[in-house]
Amino acid sequence: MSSLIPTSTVAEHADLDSCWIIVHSKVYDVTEFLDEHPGGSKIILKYAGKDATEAYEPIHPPNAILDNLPIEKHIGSIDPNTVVKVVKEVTEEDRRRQALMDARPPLDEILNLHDFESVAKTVLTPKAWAYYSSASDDEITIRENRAAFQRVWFRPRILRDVTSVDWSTNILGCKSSLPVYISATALGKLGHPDGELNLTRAAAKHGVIQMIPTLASCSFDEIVDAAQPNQPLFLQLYVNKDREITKKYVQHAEKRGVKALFITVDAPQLGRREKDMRMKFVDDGAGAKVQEGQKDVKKDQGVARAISSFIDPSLSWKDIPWFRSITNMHIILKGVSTPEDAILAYEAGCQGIVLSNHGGRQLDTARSGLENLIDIVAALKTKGPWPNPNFSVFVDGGVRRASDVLKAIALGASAVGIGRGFLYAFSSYGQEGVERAFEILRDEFEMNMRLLGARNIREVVPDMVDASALSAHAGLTPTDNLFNTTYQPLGLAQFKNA
Ligand code: PPY
Repeated sequence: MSSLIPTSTVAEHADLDSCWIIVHSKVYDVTEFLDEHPGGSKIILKYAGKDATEAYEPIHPPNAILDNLPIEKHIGSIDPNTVVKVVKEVTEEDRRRQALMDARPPLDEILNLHDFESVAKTVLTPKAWAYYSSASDDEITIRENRAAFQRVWFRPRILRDVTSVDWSTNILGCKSSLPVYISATALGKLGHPDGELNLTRAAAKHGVIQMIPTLASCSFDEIVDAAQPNQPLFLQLYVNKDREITKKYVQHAEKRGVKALFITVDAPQLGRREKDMRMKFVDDGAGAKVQEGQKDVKKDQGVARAISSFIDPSLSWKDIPWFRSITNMHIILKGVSTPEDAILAYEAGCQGIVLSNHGGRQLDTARSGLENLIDIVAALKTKGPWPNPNFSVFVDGGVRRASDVLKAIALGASAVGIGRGFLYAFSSYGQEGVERAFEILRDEFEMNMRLLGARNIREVVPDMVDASALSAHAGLTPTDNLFNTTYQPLGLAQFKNA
């Protein structure tokens, strides 16, 4: 059909048997796609016969329709003369949130990464905050991730002429201005209209490495296109049940210059994040590109669970040689917790591991990456040279301060990942927020390294920390402002009509 289509014709296709929608003035027949939509069919049916642009736009990569819907289902363009302009109603909630955005603290009054978190908590939509901040079950591990850093104490050295200090490093062969990389966090457009591009642009300006999430709101290519030539990028990978999709995705990433593949291994099933689940996933399927083929979506279980069923729980050690056969990128396993698995990863020929509990979002009461670092480094030392130039150990989870990073490095980490810290920075202030976060970390590194007596990252050694209390899970820990003022208590089941 090449002539313009009146809205009245679209309106005739408004049910399961024939479902057309309008996106950006184009008409699509999505009837056969309903069951495949990662966010479930219900949300599409809500817009059956109508314009879905507003719901679609913020959470789908720009080429999502082109990539997923066969060309014969692209019906044509809407006749503009038949479109009745609907002025979007500004709700009380929109007004309230805008007032809060207008009243944000000026960026130069943001002094640490915790500040971003408290601003984000206030300005984000309840759904975005629930998805980003939630952790699994009783949220013990998310708190432990912070607490663990507070059980490690410094043993600073003095009189070392610390006029110049240098905290830059090399991560998997890539130069980095900080011993920190941006860890993958999904669905950036829930927090800011530019989503992950805020990170890409800020990282380019400050020489920091970004790990692109499989479940980014922006498409992979959009992110790579926004990067500067030769800007180092890593890729986080959720492995699809359809390995051909994964193979295509990985090989495409390598072609586009991605340096390392971080395969997530701690999420064969998604943790129960009750804050997110209580939000009910009723509306706008948060789309990302590599989830084709997903069916039977549970729509009442929060944002994350609604889009996770493409992830393959059968992933096993047997798959590592297959990954090696399809790519020459560095292969890093993200989500290792024990010396046993660290050794298996080493013996399987991986180039590194991330000691991570997925920001406390997977197995609750799992130990912190920092605590696991001690046993894992000890085990790896029995297997080869240390530090091992061919095998890197990274840590993430609860990192908010340069002092946290230095503790992990002293205990053997090559570098450290920060996810939520940067996510909250762009959710509250866009790209400028991320740049401010880098500046804050830079200032903290300068001060902490001088006070610690380390002039460069190689001089941050095990003797500079006392980790004797790290494994003591009971006992006093210092009060944590973030813990006390920003983390929310878990909600409770609601009575009907309450
Ligand atoms: C997470 O939410 O922890 C993620 O890693 C991203 C994600 C989002 C939705 C489904 C599965 C994983």
